[in-house]
Amino acid sequence: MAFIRIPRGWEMPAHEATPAHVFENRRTFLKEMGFAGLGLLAGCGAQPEAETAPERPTPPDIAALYPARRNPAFTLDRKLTDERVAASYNNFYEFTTDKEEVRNLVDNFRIRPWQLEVRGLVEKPRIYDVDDLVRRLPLEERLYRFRCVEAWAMAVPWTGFTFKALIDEVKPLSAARYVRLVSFYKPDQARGQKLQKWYSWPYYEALTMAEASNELTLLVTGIYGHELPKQHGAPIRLIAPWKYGFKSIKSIVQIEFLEEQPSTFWSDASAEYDFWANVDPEVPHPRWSQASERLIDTGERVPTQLYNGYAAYVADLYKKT
Ligand SMILES: Nc1nc2c(c(=O)[nH]1)N[C@H]1C(S)=C(S)[C@@H](COP(=O)(O)O)O[C@H]1N2
Ligand SMILES: [Mo]
Repeated sequence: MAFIRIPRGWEMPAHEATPAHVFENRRTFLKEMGFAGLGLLAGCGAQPEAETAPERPTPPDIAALYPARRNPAFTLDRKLTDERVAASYNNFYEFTTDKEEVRNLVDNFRIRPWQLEVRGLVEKPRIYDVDDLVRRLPLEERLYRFRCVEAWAMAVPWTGFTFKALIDEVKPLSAARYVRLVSFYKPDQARGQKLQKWYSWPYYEALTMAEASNELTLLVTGIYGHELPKQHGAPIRLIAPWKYGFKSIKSIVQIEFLEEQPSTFWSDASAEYDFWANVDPEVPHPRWSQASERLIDTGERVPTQLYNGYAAYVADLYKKT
């Protein structure tokens, strides 16, 4: 979303305060290293080895999971987007705001091993290895429309498992009403995090429990019948296809169950983006219409559909009581 003008008043505190997420991230890192609470790294100036170690290749049994069985319930009224176009037109601000450059800047981003922490109001908080998760939870392929708030759109085959499958495993407490998802913070691997310090890294998003548990909501590890390329948010991302694309957070490291509604990366950055971000042709962005959208491969303009065409699945979530 290169159009966003960052207000000064928001930019300054992000520079000057030591953001909570820096501590958060260090804690997560120590935990990943197995040193949590031991202080073994204290005073040691050297780069911990895992941060510079070469990336592990895809284990053969993981590669063999793709392509996953296609779920015939999710087909489309339009052609799939050309794979090469989808993979070279990406919003991933951790690297750059230039959509066509993202794929050229992700080589040093290491995605294996990758841990995903689930915490907060759940009976079974734990840290998953993403490969182990993918081995255990049922992978399926679904064809979904995808709509960015900038009014471009695509249609792609995602592979993943339902967010609900993970939620059932960790058993949220009855007090849990929201789920907050956080991306990685690795400025040495993601140059946009280093160069664009005015953003409040790491990227964070959130859904209500009902949204997260909806049948449509996926945790995605693959696209076009193979693992996600890094520019699409490897190794694991969210897809909530009835919402504008910025809700579908990439490269997730933490999922937290909460009682109160958390803020989100874009709603904190600008009043132009709200928590809900449901696709709606009748609610214009403050600076452009949302009535139609441009398909990124053909350039064709097509009408925007309410909830991106998924009203049958989600309209009930937003009925006024
Ligand atoms: N961590 C993270 N997730 C993100 C973004 C981002 O910049 N960082 N961009 C969002 C936006 S605005 C869109 S449109 C989609 C783009 O996904 P794609 O590049 O796979 O098409 O990712 C979303 N998830
Ligand atoms: Mo977007």
